Amino acid sequence: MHTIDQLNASFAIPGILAFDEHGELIRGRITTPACSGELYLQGAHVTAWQPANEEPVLFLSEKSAFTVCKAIRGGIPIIFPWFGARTATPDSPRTDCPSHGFARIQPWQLDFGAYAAEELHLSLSLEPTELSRSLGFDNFLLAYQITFGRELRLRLSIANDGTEPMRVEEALHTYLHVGDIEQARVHGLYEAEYLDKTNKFARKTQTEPILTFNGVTDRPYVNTTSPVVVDDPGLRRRITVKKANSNTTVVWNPWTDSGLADMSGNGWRRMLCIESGNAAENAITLRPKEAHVLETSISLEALA
Ligand code: TA6
Repeated sequence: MHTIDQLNASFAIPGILAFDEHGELIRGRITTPACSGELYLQGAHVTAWQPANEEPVLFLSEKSAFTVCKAIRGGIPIIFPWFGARTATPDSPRTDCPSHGFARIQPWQLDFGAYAAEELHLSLSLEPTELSRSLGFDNFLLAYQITFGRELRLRLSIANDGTEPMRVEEALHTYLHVGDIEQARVHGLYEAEYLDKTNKFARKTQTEPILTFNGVTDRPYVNTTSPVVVDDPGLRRRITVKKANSNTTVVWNPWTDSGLADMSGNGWRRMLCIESGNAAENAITLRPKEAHVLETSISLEALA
């Protein structure tokens, strides 16, 4: 793994990209005419993206930890190779595994950084680690491309580097910053089926054309490829989340008493997770040497 000095020597771009330490973690700070942003090498975790003259688009809990092997609360955690709690299978009976997999708590390698046309392009990768091997994963390769600009574009590539099929779940677990969750309105999931995690994953269909929030909402929507649009009267803006090669969209707000120690007091009111991925019945199985590329982009416009 690169040290901060090596990262600055190899990848820093004057006035655009520089690396420092925050808590126990290495952080990259981005400032371009188009946007500002932040990324941690642990988990290749984007924690901030803010187009010029706009409010922050990603929510980051003031109480988040920035410690080794602990997930950051907010931003865009990368969920791999399982979503939520690991389900025991004959080949892997273990259930004492990190929630949402290991990718978000492992140090990624920065491989590429370039600035062009007011966009900063970064590529990072993750290969098997001691932790992933101890959890039975030693034949994968992950690559992650991030483009910071007027919009944020993300590409997560997963490759099966082994000789056996590999079944995995994945998600870009985006925490959007909203003015007030009680005013937020979500378009794009009408008549889509979801598993209601607040009710034993009961299978339901969204009957209301527009999703609004008045309590805990925790729904992996399955077999949906449509973009999701979040209208946020609180910040007078519309956030559009587009995606490719993703059949699952997870919508989450923990509401008042989440019991999450790293969630700030009224954080629940200012966050909404819209996650692009492939989970549950949409999990993907990669044949040996096969790869899969999940893409998502986030863009902003003023709310009319
Ligand atoms: O994506 C929604 C969800 O699966 C919720 O059920 C909740 O657990 C959330 O993720 C956060 O999970 P974490 O492991 O980061 O506390």
